[in-house]
Amino acid sequence: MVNSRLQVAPEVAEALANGRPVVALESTIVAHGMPYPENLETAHMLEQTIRDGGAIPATIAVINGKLQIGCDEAMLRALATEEGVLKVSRRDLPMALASGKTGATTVSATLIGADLAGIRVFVTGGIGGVHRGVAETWDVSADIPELGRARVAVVSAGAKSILDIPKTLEALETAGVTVLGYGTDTFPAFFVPSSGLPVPYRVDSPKEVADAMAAKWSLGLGGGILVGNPIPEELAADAVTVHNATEAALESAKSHGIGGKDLTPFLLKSISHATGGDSLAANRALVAHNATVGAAIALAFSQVD
Ligand code: PSU
Ligand code: MN
Repeated sequence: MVNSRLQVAPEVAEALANGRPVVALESTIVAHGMPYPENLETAHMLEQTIRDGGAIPATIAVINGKLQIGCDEAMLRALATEEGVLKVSRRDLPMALASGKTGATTVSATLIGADLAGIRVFVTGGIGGVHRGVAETWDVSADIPELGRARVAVVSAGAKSILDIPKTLEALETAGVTVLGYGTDTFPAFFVPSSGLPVPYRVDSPKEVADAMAAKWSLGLGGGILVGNPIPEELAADAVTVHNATEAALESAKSHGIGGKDLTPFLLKSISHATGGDSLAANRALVAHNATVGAAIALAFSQVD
């Protein structure tokens, strides 16, 4: 791939050239989604989990004016520890690249990098979506239109209840995103296994996801597939505690006038504080679970394709 703004790590480039399974990871979860040192530990753990599953991990970020596909240890550490790391969605990419600053990619910008590099599976925690109070704020994450555009299957534990989940599902349909429940009939709600809302389709194996990916893209349909993988029941956070922390976080954001790109990181931090680290433990457990499933899907897709 010849693109002067794309920098693909040698190990990732080699795997892609040989049709071996590769799994993309986002970097906003490292820079803005968790505190140090848990963020760096989680980044390492996710990469290892993907390797154990037989795939090559590729953490995506903006480094030295390039969209980096596959971060090395120094880059991961910079993302996890540096002050002022940018939070980069599609609209921020031009200035992040041109400035030469370090940037953490959200789901949207990670999707752009994965698609450009030819990585078809991406593991994250939770996606962005339609925020509560959208009628006043018009706050809809750039993750939604990007999921409608990039040819990538995203494995997530659904969406947090900091969002309006019914409206998020409607927006996903409008964007043409194929939403699958992985071993479930309901859309997962991040810390808890279920939002109570039905998913359009249920699948029960990596092969079923791989077949859907192949079918979608063989037809020439662009756009992604969202695999909703519920957190295992025994690792889930206490629903009432999370609910109360979420309500308090939303109240606090309102009273502090927090909005735009600062809103999601603010809410994540507030919930983590309010639940005394319980939510952080659940967060790590669910992304690890997503990494296991993501590697299996990448493996299945490498055999279908
Ligand atoms: N939701 C989570 N954890 C996260 C994010 C969302 O449960 O870390 C991050 C992801 O990087 C996602 C971004 O793409 O927040 C969405 O931000 P916004 O709402 O500003 O679009
Ligand atoms: Mn927003």
